[in-house]
Amino acid sequence: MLAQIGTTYTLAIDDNCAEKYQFMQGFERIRNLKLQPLQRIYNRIAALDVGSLPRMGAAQECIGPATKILNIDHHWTGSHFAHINLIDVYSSATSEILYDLCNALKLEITPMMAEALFVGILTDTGRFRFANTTARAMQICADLAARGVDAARLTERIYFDHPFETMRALTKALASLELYSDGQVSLMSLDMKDLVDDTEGFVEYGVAIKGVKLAAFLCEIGPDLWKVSLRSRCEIDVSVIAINFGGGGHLKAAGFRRRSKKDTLKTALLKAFEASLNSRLAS
Ligand SMILES: [Mn+2]
Repeated sequence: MLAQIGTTYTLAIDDNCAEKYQFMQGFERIRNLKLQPLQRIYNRIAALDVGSLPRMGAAQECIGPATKILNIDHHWTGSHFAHINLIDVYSSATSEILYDLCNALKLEITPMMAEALFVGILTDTGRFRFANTTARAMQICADLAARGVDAARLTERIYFDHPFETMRALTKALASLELYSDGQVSLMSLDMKDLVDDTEGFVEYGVAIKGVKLAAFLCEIGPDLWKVSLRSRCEIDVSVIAINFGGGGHLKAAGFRRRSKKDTLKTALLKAFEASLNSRLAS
């Protein structure tokens, strides 16, 4: 979120900003609302990559009756909750919309901005592998590379420079892998005692198994509080499943949060997966 009051701008996120992004210019300007809440009302707020108002989390406390909200997003399940909604579901990443906005407003894309926009597309396309890796996404990245963005360096810093404990946590998650529905569904979990700062990408291991069509990664981020990532490798739209659990996302990648016992959550998820696999066969 970017919030403005008078001439003061605040960049904030309602979560931990993963340490692997710390090398990026401007990282230190991002305020983590979990550690440093903002107790003031802002005149203007731009919500970025936020599918719905509740997803703003603690940032909602900065909204007053006169606050004007701009919503820039690309989620399929995104709602038009703001005064101005700039939503393009065909954009690979919110960064793609920001890139177009810079050009439309004739704003100079500085090296720092180019790097940030590139990282937005790099990470949201899963390193140019997901279905949202369009020609347009690649053209934008080509332009950003031509402006001096070092793609190899950024990829290495983000994907191949993990703290040892992240790898140890990954082994715990991998050890929990289970297959269901004749090998079409994989479930993986990480309990809170093994939780690390960054579990992004763990779910990709579950969905990369031969024969798997639907995968879920259950990560316990608080006592009995689960952050669930869903992936699809078939025509089943996991954002529909996520919506039923109070979340949202994209066709092939979605998620939600839920307070529950692990076994109850697993049973509910397996039921939802099984139902979508069955209705797929029926149609
Ligand atoms: Mn996004």
